[in-house]
Amino acid sequence: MRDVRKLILALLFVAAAIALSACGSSDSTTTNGGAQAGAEGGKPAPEAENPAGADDVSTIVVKNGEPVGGVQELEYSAGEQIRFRVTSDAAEEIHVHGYDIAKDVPAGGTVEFDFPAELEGIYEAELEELGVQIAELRINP
Ligand SMILES: [Cu+2]
Repeated sequence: MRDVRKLILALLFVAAAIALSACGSSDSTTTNGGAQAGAEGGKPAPEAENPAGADDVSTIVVKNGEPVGGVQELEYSAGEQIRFRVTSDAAEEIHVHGYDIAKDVPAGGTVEFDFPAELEGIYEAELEELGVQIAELRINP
């Protein structure tokens, strides 16, 4: 009897370990999808440990070539970090005008933008291939 309980505990432990590592690796896979200039090594992002941190990062969901819920208005102060994610059901190139930053998102994937708000003003982010605006970035002085 005792051995059986030990075995079950061991199995639970292994299952938990697998679940944790699977979470980390799937996270890094999606991050690697975008051609990120700085992160060539493909290291898993430390943010994986804080799923609740999604609050401060807006996610724009693109379906059928349009942003769900309409064009998203994102507001920042100059000098702040502009952070948002785009999840798309189809492969696309996301282009941030003004800053002229473009990243590819694979079908069913997510791409994350993270750059300093150096330029003040209003800039649009769009699905480059379709020419559809998905977000308006407002950077206040
Ligand atoms: Cu564009």
